[in-house]
Amino acid sequence: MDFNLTDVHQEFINLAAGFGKKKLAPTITERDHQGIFDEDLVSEMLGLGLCGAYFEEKYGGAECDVLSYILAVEELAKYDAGMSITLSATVSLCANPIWQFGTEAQKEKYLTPLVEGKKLGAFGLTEPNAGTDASGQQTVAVKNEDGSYTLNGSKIFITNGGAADIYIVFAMTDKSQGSHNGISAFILEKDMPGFTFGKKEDKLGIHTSQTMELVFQDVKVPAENLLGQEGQGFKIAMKTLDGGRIGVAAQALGIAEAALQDAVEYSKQRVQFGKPLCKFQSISFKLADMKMKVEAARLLVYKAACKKQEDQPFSVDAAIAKRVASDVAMEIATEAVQIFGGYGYSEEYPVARHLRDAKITQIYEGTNEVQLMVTSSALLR
Ligand code: COS
Repeated sequence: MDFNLTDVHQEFINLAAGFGKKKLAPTITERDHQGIFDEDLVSEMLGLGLCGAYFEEKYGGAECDVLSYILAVEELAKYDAGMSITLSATVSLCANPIWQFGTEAQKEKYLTPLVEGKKLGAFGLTEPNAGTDASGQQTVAVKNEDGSYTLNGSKIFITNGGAADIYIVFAMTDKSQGSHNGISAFILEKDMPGFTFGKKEDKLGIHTSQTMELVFQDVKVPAENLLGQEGQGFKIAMKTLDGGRIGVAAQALGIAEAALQDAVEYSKQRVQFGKPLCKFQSISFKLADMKMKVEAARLLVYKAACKKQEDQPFSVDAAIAKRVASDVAMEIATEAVQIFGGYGYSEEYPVARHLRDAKITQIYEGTNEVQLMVTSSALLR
């Protein structure tokens, strides 16, 4: 597979990088330290046209490719990992399943504003008792005589929760069909009566993104908001997460690159024993090793994006990319802190943030242990 980037890919990188440098970089320290989810900045980011990278023009998209979108997520993550997941949750976890499983009417009503960057999206699968075991859904949707559904339950750790306009929500519609075939997916709007928001998470990292609990109390969801077929929810969730994992892998790659860049610059400036740190082979070899790992992870992330674009099976590629890139991000951020020494442990420098941000990429959209489950079960099938 050839990853020679085209002019279009470069345009997406430039767009994200320009926004990152001009709008995200000047305030990232303040927003990170104060845990500010900046709605104006989010609207501006959505308005750049990045959300539509691979969707058709008829839905307001740019009709380019998945790699263009992934490159943009990676680039944003270099400047602000929280903002990159805000975008990725909207595109990969909300717009994508509507595009893949929605009716034309659903696409017109919900996909187009997401693609055009006019609405923010979210995805509600995780519950207090349904994390890695996503099939253990306790949120229930009961079908009414008029064909609508009444939803009761809650979701936790939801990226863009409370801020998003459109939510993909999973609920048990028929337990007698078993946990995998009894789950259905729904499209919810923020202002549906009975739909409220609970606890806002106080997280270790990605402070510039908002993570909240969703609460459903007798939420009446019209029949036309069922996404896909009744009972198809688990598979919709799994397929959606396959794509989401490439987004998280791209986010991890961006964090790793930023940590490496910071470490390289610091190693040239910091003088100890009469010479810059980079003149010590123990440091220059460490930096070289970090670079090699970033480049290896990059190939896996781009390969998974290209396979999704080509409509080839990509679950395992996404799992491998997500696990490797997130482990690389964690390792590189840790090494960057080590190179900075005591200053690295201080919040005065960005590497502490990279380390805090990297950790979540090993956990969300399927822990790295889940990626081993996905990969091993395909290997041993
Ligand atoms: N695409 C399409 N279908 C899939 C699929 C995928 N990627 N993965 C599984 N399925 C299907 C299987 O083919 C199977 O279908 P059949 O019953 O028709 O054979 C069904 O779904 C059940 O699959 P499986 O037995 O593998 O499901 P498990 O309950 O064992 O779950 C894991 C497997 C652990 C991999 C899954 O629950 C998972 O990914 N968990 C993590 C969830 C997650 O990422 N949460 C984060 C939330 S968002 S931050």
